[in-house]
Amino acid sequence: MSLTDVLSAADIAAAMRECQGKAPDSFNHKKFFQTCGLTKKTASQVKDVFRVIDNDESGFIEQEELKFFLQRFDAGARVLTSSETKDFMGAADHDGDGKIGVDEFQEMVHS
Ligand SMILES: [Ca+2]
Repeated sequence: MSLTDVLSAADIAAAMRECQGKAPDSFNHKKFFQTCGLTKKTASQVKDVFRVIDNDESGFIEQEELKFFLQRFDAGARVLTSSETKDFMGAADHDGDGKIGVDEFQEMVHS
């Protein structure tokens, strides 16, 4: 399973371009999900993408994995800053356990 099984390479490239050369702390996950086409995908496809980001297959996206979120889309991308990671986590982590579950991820993408 790779991200391009769900998302088009052109849409991923467009989303990466939007983040490139931007100031640190400017990452906007909502815009990213829109531009890469994820918001238009089904719940099941969004869950496939979750599994790619959940690098250690723990069933959760932990803070450490979220930091490398952009690199799952493009190996040359930057890591997210600690404040970006925190905001991103806060937007998804409804039960406050400090990690993102698959349903929380899907809700965030489609909200
Ligand atoms: Ca994990």
